[in-house]
Amino acid sequence: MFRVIAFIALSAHVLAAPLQVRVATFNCSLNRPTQEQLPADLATTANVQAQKVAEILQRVRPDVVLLNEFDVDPTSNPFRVLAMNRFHANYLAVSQSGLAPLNYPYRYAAISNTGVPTGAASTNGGDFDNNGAVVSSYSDTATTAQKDLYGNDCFGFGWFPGQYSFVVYSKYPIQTAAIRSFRLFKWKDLPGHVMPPGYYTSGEQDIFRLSSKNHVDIPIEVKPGQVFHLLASHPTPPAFDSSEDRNGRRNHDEIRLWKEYISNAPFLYDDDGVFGGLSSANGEQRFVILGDMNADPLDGDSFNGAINQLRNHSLVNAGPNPASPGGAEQGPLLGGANLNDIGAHANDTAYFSPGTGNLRVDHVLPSKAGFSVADSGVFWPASTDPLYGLLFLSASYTQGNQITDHRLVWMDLILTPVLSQCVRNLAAERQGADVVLKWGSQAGVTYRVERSADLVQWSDQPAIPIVVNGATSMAIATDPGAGSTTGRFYRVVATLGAD
Ligand SMILES: [Ca+2]
Ligand SMILES: [Ca+2]
Ligand SMILES: [Ca+2]
Ligand SMILES: [Ca+2]
Repeated sequence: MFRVIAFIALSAHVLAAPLQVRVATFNCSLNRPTQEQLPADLATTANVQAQKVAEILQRVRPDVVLLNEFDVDPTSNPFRVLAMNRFHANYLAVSQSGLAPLNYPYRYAAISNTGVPTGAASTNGGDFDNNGAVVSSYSDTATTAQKDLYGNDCFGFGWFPGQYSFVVYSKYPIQTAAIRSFRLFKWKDLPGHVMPPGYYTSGEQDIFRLSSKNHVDIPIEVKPGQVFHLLASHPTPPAFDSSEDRNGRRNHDEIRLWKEYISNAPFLYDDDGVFGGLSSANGEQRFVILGDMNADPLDGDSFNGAINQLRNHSLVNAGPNPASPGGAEQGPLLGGANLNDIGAHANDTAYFSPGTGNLRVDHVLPSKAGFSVADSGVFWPASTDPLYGLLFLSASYTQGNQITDHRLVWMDLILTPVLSQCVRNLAAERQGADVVLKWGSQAGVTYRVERSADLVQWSDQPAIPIVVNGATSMAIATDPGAGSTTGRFYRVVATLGAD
């Protein structure tokens, strides 16, 4: 008798240099009051805020980065990608303070629900803030308050379509055809949603989109066959509402959308009308949920611990706690709500008012499958650090003078094989004098077969030759002359390397 088991080698077994990616999220506040302003600001190399955002990125040097609060004009190309490409050409690809430029050949600009009027008539329900009017436009001379009333009645808050959207820059190819977005998914279609009771009319519920910006699965191919799903979003802040807590509840369910997505919930439908989430065998997929989630695991005014829907999910690795010296320093200095915070100040990612306190709201949450975490951090220098000034527009180091109220969070992820993807339908049989093992293989993975007589001592010597057919994704290993052997066990060891 012989038996076959599949076995995954983790980092300790990796022979080649580990395949490692640095993934980051940064709410960089590159948003403006009008649709034309951000592309105009980025048309030169002289915008101080953009320079400092770029310098932070050139210091951290992520391989893949999500930038939240980056205006995206939805109308059409070239306008849709104009600001994104100008930020790349005039800031990222330009040396800041003598640092090496960055080059991201692959980019994605998200269409957003922000600032998009519903088109609903008053009688049909489109008064999302219940102020008694559906505000679907404003004049050139409108006040901030009037623009806010417009924003409140849009599918997501914004003064114009695409304000506060997001972009992704990647050194690795984006599998564009496989991108899935959930901008149109309706809140009412989330079973067990926590929509505020009695707040929205039935007509409003019929049109209300769950995502305040967008929820996008962006597959990124680090090497042929080795993909991870970047799950990017920016759930609405739980603030700017009343006792009904409509924004806190929406934030909760926007985060829940990802919980359901990685659980492959059948009721989800994407913007192309395709149902289901991230399909997987054995619940294994390689993904990174990231973004300004506007939810702190322990503090702030989240509805029902919103982010813990993900942090406590069995498929998510919430073990790493990215930290910074600046966060540790500034919480106690700012005082206010910080003094009552439960979470460690060092894990904060946003510098808010004393009333709100500094919060840990920006997250990078990798899957347990397919990754091991090498390192992580928050870019928030202490005030004694020469880099502290990068956080401010000028030498005035005040809260109102920040380039953004959020901090960049990064994580170094070593890719490990996903068992259900790289060893499929493993089988063995006697063929004449030999034992032949077959399995469905995956590009980018290196295999070897080991033998054992007792499941304790394993050896790959003498080597068992393996033939991998890339066209059919089949691997065949032959143990010559083993056909008459009894009491022999085999295991397949899969490794991922950088080359
Ligand atoms: Ca209403
Ligand atoms: Ca209204
Ligand atoms: Ca609230
Ligand atoms: Ca805090």
